[in-house]
Amino acid sequence: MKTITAGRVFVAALIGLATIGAPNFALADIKDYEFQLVEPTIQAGADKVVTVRLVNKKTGKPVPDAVIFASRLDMAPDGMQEMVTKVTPMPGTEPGTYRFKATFSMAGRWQLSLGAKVQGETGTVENKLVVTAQK
Ligand SMILES: [Cu+2]
Repeated sequence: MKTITAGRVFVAALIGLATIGAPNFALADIKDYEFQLVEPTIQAGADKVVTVRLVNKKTGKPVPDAVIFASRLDMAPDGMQEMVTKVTPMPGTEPGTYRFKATFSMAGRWQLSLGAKVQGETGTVENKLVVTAQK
């Protein structure tokens, strides 16, 4: 009987923790944010536009007004990290999406590395996304 009681107390404590923890979801952590590719593939060639979405994984909502401070596009996934192409930020078409113009001179996998600051959050979002360029 003692064991069962202890077990119940433990479960009650867990429920209590879960309840207390719930409001904290509003206070997002920088790790809750993530860049996602809108389209995983792109046509190889000059001046192609890659669109990414920044989302809060906990709410599923897009995150507008992030400050992108670092971006790099190279062919590291195909063993060509020295094959780097220039990335030019473009105006987004909808809140929470970020667009970049780049020349994909070769078909294959390109890695887009992004660093960003989110309004009201400390730390940085850093993601590496793989875009496949097709002929
Ligand atoms: Cu290459």
